Amino acid sequence: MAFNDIREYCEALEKTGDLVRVQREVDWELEAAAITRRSYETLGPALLFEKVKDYPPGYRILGGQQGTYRRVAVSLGLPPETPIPFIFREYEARDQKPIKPVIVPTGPCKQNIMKGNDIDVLKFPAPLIHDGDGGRYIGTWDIIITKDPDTGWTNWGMYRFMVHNGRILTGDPTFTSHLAMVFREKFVAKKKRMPVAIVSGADPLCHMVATAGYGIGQDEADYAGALRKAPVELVKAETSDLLVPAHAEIVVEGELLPDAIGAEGPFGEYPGYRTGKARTGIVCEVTAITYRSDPILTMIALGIPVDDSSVSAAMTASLALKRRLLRHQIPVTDVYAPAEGVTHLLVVGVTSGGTKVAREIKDIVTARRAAINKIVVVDKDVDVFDMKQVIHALAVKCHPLRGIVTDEVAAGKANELTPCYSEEERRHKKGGVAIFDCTWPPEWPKDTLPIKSSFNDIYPPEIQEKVLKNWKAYGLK
Ligand SMILES: Cc1cc2nc3c(=O)[nH]c(=O)nc-3n(C[C@H](O)[C@H](O)[C@H](O)COP(=O)(O)O)c2cc1C
Ligand SMILES: [Mn+2]
Repeated sequence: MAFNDIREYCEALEKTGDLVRVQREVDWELEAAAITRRSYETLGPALLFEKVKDYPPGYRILGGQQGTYRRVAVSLGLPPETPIPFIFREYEARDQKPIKPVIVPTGPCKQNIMKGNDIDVLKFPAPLIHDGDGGRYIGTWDIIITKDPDTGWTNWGMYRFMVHNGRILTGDPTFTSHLAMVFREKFVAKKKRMPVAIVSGADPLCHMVATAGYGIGQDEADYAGALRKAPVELVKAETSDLLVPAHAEIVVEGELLPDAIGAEGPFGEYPGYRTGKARTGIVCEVTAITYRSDPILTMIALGIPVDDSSVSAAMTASLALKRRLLRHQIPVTDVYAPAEGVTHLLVVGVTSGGTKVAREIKDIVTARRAAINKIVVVDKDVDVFDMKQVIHALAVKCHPLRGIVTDEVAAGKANELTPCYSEEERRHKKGGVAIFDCTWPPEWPKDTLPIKSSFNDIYPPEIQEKVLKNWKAYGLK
């Protein structure tokens, strides 16, 4: 069952004990984000701040809406206690069946319309998220909608947007993002303004697909439909021909300027550190704002894992890399980029390993961008989702000399936000990758392979059966 809007989702989270409404007044300046951050770090609930300082009652901030696997499960309509591998399987299965959105004449996002001289994004409680951030952010857990004017391809990406004043925002979509690509080629090159919509508070799965790396020409809206198992309803924007989620809470419409740059950030980034200073960002001039009455601004207090960013990136990156490895005929059993590894660490399970396969995996994973800089390869007897098993394999099966392969990543491909890189490396996007091969060398004769001393491996089947059958009779649970 799909949620029609974020309000229904909040009610569902409240029922499962995964959301708390905060009625006491909180400050948009650091306090709302600090509470949300502490809630992630204490495995607490999502937070709906119902009274924000300086703002009318009803102007709300929602923090951490998908910041745990429990909440992600609820957003998919699954029981909150659904185990992680099952959530991944469900996501993978639904993602195979894209569903086109439907266009509706109007929707709740049109309840209020701000145009002309009335435009002011600071009518909404844009939070200051971290001490030291470059400014208040209207877009953190958002959806940025843009369109390729030639092909009609509509892209949804999650990119942050900072407030300069009520009408001017700056953003930092990375060079390889779909927004930056289309903006560069189809607008900056022709000195044209690019229409954009910054969406807050759509169906939670719409936000999830905006974080995922789908291909060029693929409309993320179709995949939001896939995850919802029902089409997303879209409505035309007021000042452009972009289509926006009809049930969204706040839609900031604007234009990206082809001939301007503006300071953006710094910001506490997704690897869990603030690295660097203000950057030169793209500039957005706001052309209209449409919003629901009593609007909810969606926010992530980004930081150390686990939070909404690391959970969703774990799912989307694991699935994308699994598909890519299988396309290259790597004998993959499963792939897991644990949220705690903030897409810097990847675990790959294979049916047959060895150095050659490990090197191939490294080349395939780092072919385009190389945020992942540590890859652990394990044999099929290790459950990639179980870090206890992965650490055991790393400890005893990875040869300290032959099992670790390191390589440089060419300039331009490494992640400029990875904290261990020097300022110089980050500037040139230079870095490295290490692979930890925890598989038995294929050239080792089968009868010399060490035997795992586990219940399943080192006891004959008849003993296992007997023990399992009599488990309760032994007085055990
Ligand atoms: C909370 C959050 C904030 C993000 N902010 C940015 C950003 O400011 N710039 C950027 O390039 N990518 C950002 N990303 C990553 C993109 O959302 C991700 O790469 C996505 O695939 C982009 O969409 P695209 O593939 O259509 O370009 C962010 C991701 C999350 C989860
Ligand atoms: Mn895209």
